Amino acid sequence: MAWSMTKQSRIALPILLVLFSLLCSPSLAAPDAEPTATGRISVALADGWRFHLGNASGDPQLADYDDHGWEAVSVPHTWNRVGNYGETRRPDADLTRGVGWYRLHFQAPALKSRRVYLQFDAASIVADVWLNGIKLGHHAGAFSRFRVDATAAIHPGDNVLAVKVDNSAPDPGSPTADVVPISGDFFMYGGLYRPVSLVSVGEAHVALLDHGSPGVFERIDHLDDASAAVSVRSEIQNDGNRPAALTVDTIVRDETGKEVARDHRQLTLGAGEQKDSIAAIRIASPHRWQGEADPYLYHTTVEVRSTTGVLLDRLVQPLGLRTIRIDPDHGFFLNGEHVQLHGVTMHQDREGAGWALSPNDYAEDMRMVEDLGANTIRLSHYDHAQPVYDIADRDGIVLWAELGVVNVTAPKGVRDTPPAMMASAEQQLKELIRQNYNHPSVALWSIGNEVTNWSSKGLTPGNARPMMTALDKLAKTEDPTRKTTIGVCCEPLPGELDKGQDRTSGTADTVGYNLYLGWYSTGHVEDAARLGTVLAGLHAEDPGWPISVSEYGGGGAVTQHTDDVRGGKLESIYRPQPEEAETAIHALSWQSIEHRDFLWGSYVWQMFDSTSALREEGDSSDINTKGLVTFDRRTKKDAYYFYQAAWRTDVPILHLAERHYVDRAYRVVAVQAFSNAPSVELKLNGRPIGKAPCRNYICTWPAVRLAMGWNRLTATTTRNGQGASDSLAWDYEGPRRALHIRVGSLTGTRLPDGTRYGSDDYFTAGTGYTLNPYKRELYADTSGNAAPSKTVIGTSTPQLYASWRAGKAFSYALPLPDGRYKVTVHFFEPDGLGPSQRIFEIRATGGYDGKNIDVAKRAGGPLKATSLTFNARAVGDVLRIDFIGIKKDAIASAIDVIPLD
Ligand code: GCB
Repeated sequence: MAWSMTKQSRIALPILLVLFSLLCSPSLAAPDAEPTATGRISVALADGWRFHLGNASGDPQLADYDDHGWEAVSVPHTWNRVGNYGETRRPDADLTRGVGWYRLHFQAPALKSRRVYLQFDAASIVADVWLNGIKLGHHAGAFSRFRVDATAAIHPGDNVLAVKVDNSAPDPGSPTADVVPISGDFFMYGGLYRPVSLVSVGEAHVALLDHGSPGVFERIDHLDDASAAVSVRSEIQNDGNRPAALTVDTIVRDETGKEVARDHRQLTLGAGEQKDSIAAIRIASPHRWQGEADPYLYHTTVEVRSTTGVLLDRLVQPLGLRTIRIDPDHGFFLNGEHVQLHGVTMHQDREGAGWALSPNDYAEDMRMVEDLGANTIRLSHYDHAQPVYDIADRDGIVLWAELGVVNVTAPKGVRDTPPAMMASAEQQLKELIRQNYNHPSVALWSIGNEVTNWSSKGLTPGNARPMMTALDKLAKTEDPTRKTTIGVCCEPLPGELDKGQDRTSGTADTVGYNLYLGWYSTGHVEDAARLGTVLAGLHAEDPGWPISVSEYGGGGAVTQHTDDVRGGKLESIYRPQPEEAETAIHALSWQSIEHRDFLWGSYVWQMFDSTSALREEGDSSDINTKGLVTFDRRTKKDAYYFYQAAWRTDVPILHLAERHYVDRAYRVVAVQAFSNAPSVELKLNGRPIGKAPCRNYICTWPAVRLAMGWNRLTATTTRNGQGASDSLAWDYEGPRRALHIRVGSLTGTRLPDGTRYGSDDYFTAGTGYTLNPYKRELYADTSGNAAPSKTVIGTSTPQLYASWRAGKAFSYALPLPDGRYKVTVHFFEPDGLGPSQRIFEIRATGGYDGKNIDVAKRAGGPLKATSLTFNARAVGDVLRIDFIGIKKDAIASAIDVIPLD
């Protein structure tokens, strides 16, 4: 052999093997003979890379650069590590944004009459590529595949590939400044985070430099039961320095591999010329791609040969035969059949790996989505990796594919989109569409997300419409067969005041509304129940627009719990974020969505917790907690099982809720199960509790009295003759008969003397308030008020005076065994009122009748702790306390109930 492994060589074995066969081909030995080439050869460049974070000294792009001190890595790779559970950032977190250098030595044989390309499935955010010191290209945009022509630079023997990537923040002057997206609630990981490969083809071949696309585009021209007509346009390129007489065969095979259609063409291309070859494919009795119900896939193979029959290039593309119609009143139709699209949004990251995901990671994520019962995914907020599209094609998941234009259409302080930013968006839109054109799973192209979201960030109001209108037009030019959409967040909802927000709804064929009722709106979960009315209002306002709910949901921490989700105000971008709040928002929202037939789709925000360096929320750092599944994929939250119950129809689903809230604060609890069965039986420590009907997939036992210590709850059901069961264990350590309630709060607390207060529970009416609600806007440059700005004095237990419930009339029905109790109610004046300005009454069963309660007077002023103690009686296992406002609202901050008998 003329070549051998050098000392530095870290070549992937497959390259040797595959390229070896080329080298040994006899025709390669003859200088001007055509290759007996095997078409297209693709070799992964995964192992043996060296990496250096930051600018390297000298000229790392040069072949003889000494990289032996660099870190050994394999690709996919990212240098960033962001997002962890725990309220402080992990010590090994790496949020570095800037330059990273990669170098790889590989061996190549002599390649005669072959073209060689380097393919990057993505490089974030901008990348420059050199081979053997020769600059091959530059690419800007973190999410799209690109290729560079390496033919002139590659040589037999040792080759050195050098890639400089840069994920700098898009500040003015940075190489990423104009590269969309320049904002977003997600971290822009840096690196060669998707695979890199070497692709070799014959001198005439399907074009590889058209925006990273396959160079083959399938368009369904006609589809009915009798036949399908598909035009397949292949871009054929002759890179030889002589004219080439070629044949182009386009072959369609069915799922069994049987050929069902073939088109044969002859094509002559001049030296360096590119031409389209358009195949007219006819398939008799076509089998349609019918989503999850029947994701039937054909495959199209395009073969380019010399007229002497030498195979120069061959590639295979999926072909799904389907029509899509979206109706403003009746929703989504696949092949004329109505399909209720219900699904999730999804980012491309997970704990540890960040964006550098493996094929197994993609497969596992998609499996979880499918197990959930989702039939659609919104690929937020940018183009995702090919395995996701491939699995969606195979399994019948309908995709919303999205361009990464997020939040803003111009840099901070600028109104109109700068031309360079527009060019970046246009380039990436072309890449998105051309690269994914043949995936039957893709139903719509989204041109952006929340580009009117300026008001919360103190940014200059943008002028988003021109950019979005132009992108929409471009999407239709690129692909006249698919509808467009856009995710919209911040326009006034029906009945709301127009604050002059820049509107982008209506710039695309359809619109998706990101609606966080119950979460960002008021911070009270009950508000999620308004979603149905809001949707109906939006539909009535613009009856011609097909509407979807492009995002909805709330955060949930599996280590944070509440006894009643209505007990207090949520912290939408801080802590705590009890898991139960997320579940409740979804249960209420789904009721609003499920039967709104005019919606063409709905998307839970989001399938998995994801990275966001903007956030310190729930029980995590740098994580957006709205996933149905945790960032590490280890824990499915209750909301996941709620949707399983709502969406799965093939198997019985039964899940007992609040599995992660093990250490219970209260003895009498509401038990809930999620099920798609009509009713469910419950047992507690083997004792029957009863059968509960399931309404809206929730089955409730409103008051189950736990035993002291460990409690085993077991639920069973049958559905269509199939059984299901679930069980969990909860621990209740006491007290036996007393109750301690932290009023107005979603979380309980423990005093230094060991007394445990549960979160607010057993109340009717009133509203919970927090003394020091977290103050900060998402995206704001400033940090929030982690330290309390107001403190209540006159107490050694300020945690009992950190929240309150207020209302004209609210009450507590405390589940306590009959008998006499001592009740202490703790208060402070929260609203700065003085003596006589707030007067209320308290009544309790057993005859207590407290009049003229004046907290400011008792305490000696506002923000001072005071309490009131009285005796009361539980009658019929309920001790009832009524609070009645006489002048302003009645208030309370904590309640202690201690048995006297
Ligand atoms: C949105 C955005 C998404 C955020 C999400 C949230 O509306 O489109 O990027 O992550 O809300 O969690 O606030």
